[in-house]
Amino acid sequence: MAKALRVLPLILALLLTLGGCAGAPRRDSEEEALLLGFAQLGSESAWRLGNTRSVQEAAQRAGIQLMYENAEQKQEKQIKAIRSFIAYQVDVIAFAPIVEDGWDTVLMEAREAGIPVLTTDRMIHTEDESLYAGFVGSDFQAEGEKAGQFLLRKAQEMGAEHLNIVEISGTIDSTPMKQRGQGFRNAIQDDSRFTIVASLSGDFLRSKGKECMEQLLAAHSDIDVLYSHNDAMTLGAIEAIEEKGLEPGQDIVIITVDGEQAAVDLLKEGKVNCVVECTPLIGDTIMELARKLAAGESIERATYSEERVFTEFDEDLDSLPERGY
Ligand code: GYE
Repeated sequence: MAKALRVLPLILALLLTLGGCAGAPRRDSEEEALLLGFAQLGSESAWRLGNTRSVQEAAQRAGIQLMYENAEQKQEKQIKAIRSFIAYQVDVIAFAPIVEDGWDTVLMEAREAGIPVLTTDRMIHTEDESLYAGFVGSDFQAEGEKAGQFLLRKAQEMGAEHLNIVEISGTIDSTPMKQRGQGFRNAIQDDSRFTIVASLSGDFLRSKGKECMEQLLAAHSDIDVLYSHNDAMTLGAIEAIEEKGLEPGQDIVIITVDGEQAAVDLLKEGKVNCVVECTPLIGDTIMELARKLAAGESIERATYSEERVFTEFDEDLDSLPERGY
């Protein structure tokens, strides 16, 4: 009995350090660093690896504690990661949604827990826009339009009467896949010189980019242009084109999106004709927005990165700084 009484204060102290709520690992000292849960969608490309690095380094610089989960290309895994952040009672949740649909339930859970949510890189589609505070990333529609505008200029320079285009698109139902496709079509659709003869999804993966290009080359003998939604797939497609004995950049005009170092190097070599920039280096902006959200401030609905285009017509290609991804 006496022994049990001595142990009681110890048990109480333990409960207090656990936040006074058995089982919930809540850290709620005011002085503790802001805790950000970040659910990355996968590691499919050098772009994605650059994005992950950017977020991790920015968190460290900002003194923000990061809980990082990688969903390895699976939406269920990403939803699970968000649920674990809610259970942990993080201050802010950020996630790069692999596809646009299917987030409402888990985001309602976040709202019930009072945790603000930021979508990064890609967007979501929901009936209830109040389920997330804002988006930070690229304007993919504008990227697609820039790709199309390059093609208009290229066709002019070539004096081409007609060009057959094949498209290798990204992950079906993801924002960049939808908007890069739409923006490109918007730019060229009123011009009868262009026909998109085929479009396949390569899921933003190098290996699938190669497979898609092999299929496209087997099915069409008259491909003039490849529009690929990311550099990783372009690298794969170029392998397929070269294995077929064709010269990328010459026999087939190549337009790609992202601006990885590898793609810019191929542009300099003449194997790629146009690289539309899409920067993954948004870590610092994510941290700024997370701080505002944690402080209860409102943020812009959309914060877009500034981006340019690199083309074979540019004169500054040799003096470009390292891309960093
Ligand atoms: O273009 C691609 C990556 O969502 C913008 O995802 C991102 C895309 C990027 O796999 O390389």
